[in-house]
Amino acid sequence: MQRTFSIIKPDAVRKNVIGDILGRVERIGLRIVAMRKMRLTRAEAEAIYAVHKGRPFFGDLIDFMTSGPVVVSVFEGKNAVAAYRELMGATDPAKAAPGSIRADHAESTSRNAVHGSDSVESARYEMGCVFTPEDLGLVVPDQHAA
Ligand code: 3AN
Repeated sequence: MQRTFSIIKPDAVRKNVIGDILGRVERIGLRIVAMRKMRLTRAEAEAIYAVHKGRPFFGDLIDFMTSGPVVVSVFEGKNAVAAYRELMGATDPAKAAPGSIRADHAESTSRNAVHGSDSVESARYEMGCVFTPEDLGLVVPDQHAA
């Protein structure tokens, strides 16, 4: 079992395809273990994309990721990281495999509908930027707490 972190980006939320994307995820056998529709703050977006800091597109990427609501989620299943990357398709929609999320919904390399972690380590780091240990089922809330 593996977990990966996903963002349905502002362009896809605007296109009204949240359900379509989550349906594809469920149909390949991944389970949604945590999910929230939210507007990312600049600090959250910069943390999630920290590895790209200094790249020429970083500023535009943060502007775009904070331009409207997104859906952040954690998917779990066998080989979840690679399975979701395959479902997403290549970063550039022109190179994305037919039938992939990006082939069907991405407009460009920067407005490309979805984010998915590229490793288990990245996934663990990225999900921690927006979910609490409790959200992730890593801490069982005390039922008897006042
Ligand atoms: P992926 O999202 O497929 O893992 P990364 O990790 O290389 O791709 O890039 C992260 C995000 O940065 C992409 N989803 C895209 O929004 C943006 N990005 C990457 N490369 C470019 C580029 N050459 N021009 C504009 N935006 C880019």
